[in-house]
Amino acid sequence: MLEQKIAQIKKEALAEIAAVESLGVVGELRVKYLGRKSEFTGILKSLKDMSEDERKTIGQLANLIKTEIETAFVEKEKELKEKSFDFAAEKIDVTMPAKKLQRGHLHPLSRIQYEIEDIFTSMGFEIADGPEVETEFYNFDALNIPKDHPARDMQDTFWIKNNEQLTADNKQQEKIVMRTQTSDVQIRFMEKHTPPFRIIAPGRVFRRESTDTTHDHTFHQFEALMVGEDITVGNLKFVAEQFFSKFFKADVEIRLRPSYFPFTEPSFEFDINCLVCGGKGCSSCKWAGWLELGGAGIVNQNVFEAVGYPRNKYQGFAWGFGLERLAMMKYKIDDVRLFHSGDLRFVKQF
Ligand code: FA5
Repeated sequence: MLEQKIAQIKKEALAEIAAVESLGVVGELRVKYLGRKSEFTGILKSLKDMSEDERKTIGQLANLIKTEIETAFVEKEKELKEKSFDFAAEKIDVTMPAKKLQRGHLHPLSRIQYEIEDIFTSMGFEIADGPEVETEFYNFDALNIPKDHPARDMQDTFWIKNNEQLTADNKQQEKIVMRTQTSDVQIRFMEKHTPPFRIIAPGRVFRRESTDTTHDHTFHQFEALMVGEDITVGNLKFVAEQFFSKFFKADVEIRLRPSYFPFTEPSFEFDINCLVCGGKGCSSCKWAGWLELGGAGIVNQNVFEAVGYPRNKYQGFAWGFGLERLAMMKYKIDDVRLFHSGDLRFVKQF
């Protein structure tokens, strides 16, 4: 009886396995025929109540059939997996062009800064640095701009609120500013070095002014300072010309206008002809044909004295050029505010 039952289960199971078309149904059939609650498992469980002879013959038969059904399941699964593999979807066309990776790149101002640093280091200049949050002493006093000097009004200043507190010995704390110029680095460098030397100091500066196409509240300057015993305006002009021809790879006209800075004597305003409009006049040069690039001059002896150098022993030239203004000329940009606008459409063009 039981042998017939087992043979019957085998017949039905193999027939159903042969007909099945999906992997999900194979799982269901496995539960139906070999699961814990299946008829087949019931027979196996009842072996313990049988006589020894019966247990032996039925047991052997049941195990044989179980293996056969299990093998049929495994083969069916293999067959269905192979059938369902979508070769078309898995195909790789090795001749297709690769997907373009989105890559970041340097901001145009950083590029300009590195380019300037390369040119000056190739001319034997060192690169110096100073803090953006600066004391009144380095930003003004040591540069021959005492407290009530009208020259302080030349650069509208962001003052940091700290001067209400007193120091431990009851003195007014030194006033702190967001530096208005990179000229502070002149003082910081000279305090620690003895001439001869030549440096540039690129950096960010801040001014409390209303913005327009050539003025922003945050911008960059790069200071140059060359000091020795026989430095003249000739050196200033020569170094500037060398720099411009390397930087613009084009003929650039330079114009020095007499000006006033407390830390230089004589002082100049340094203009170059506008490369955006070729001198005809445009918004980059405010229709002047010339763009004011920076201030320059021969270092005032009062500044040397402030850093402890003997008066009249050394001569030097210094300048402070606007980095954005240089970038505007190089890339023909007509509004300085674009640099800090955060507009990716602008930045991605470089
Ligand atoms: C100065 O800042 C002096 N420290 C320069 C100097 C250094 C003179 C060493 C002598 C010796 P001035 O305020 O003119 O000077 O600024 C220098 C340059 O910074 C300007 O010619 C211009 O190119 C740039 N600049 C000034 N204000 C702004 C602004 N708001 N936005 C963008 N660039 C500016």
